[in-house]
Amino acid sequence: MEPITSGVEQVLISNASQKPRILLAASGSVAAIKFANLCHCFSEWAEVKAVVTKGALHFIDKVSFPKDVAVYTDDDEWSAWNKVGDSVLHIELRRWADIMVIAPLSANTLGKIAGGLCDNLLTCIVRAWDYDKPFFVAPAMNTFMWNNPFTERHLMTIDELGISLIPPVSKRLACGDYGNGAMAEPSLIYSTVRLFLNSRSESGSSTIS
Ligand code: PCO
Repeated sequence: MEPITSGVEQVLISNASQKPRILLAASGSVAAIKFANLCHCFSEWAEVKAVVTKGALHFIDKVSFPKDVAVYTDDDEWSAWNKVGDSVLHIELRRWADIMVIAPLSANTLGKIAGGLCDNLLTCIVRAWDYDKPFFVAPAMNTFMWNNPFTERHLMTIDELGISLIPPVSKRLACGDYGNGAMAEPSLIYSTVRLFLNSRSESGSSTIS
């Protein structure tokens, strides 16, 4: 996962390429095994920065990230700040990004976002997000969790915030169960976001292409 980043300076580099700036994030689901692949899908087309929760780190293959993608963890949030006046990483990242995508979105992080909780780098970015900017989530969880009534309540709440859902699919899950709750494939997540931005720029409502 080189460079596992460091510091807010990375965030402040100017957008010379005019590529869309995409903040990709992974939370603690086994589907985070596909997160490095998701970063590769986006990194040709966009400037990518990645945020991973402590739970997601457990599943992530640290050597398979694109070399130019900085990966931020909770430790970076704390180590970047020493005194009043220093940059605050979650604020710098929400300013930097044109678009945010959380894939996988775990049941726990979904619940935290719906409840407004912010106890790590990822949920602080979400809590500070500008909802005029596109925001996509691709949930991943066991079928029993997906079918739990809390999921529908939480999805309704995040829909009201303006967060777009890339729905999970039915397939073999990590525990051997078969059912709904598997994260959409990285290629589908990529094409959904790209099509959205293309259609938005064709209708003239955005400068991001
Ligand atoms: C626990 N949770 C899961 C997460 C959702 N599953 C998936 C897919 C993977 C394999 O293709 C694990 C990525 O099934 O997104 O399985 C279940 S007990």
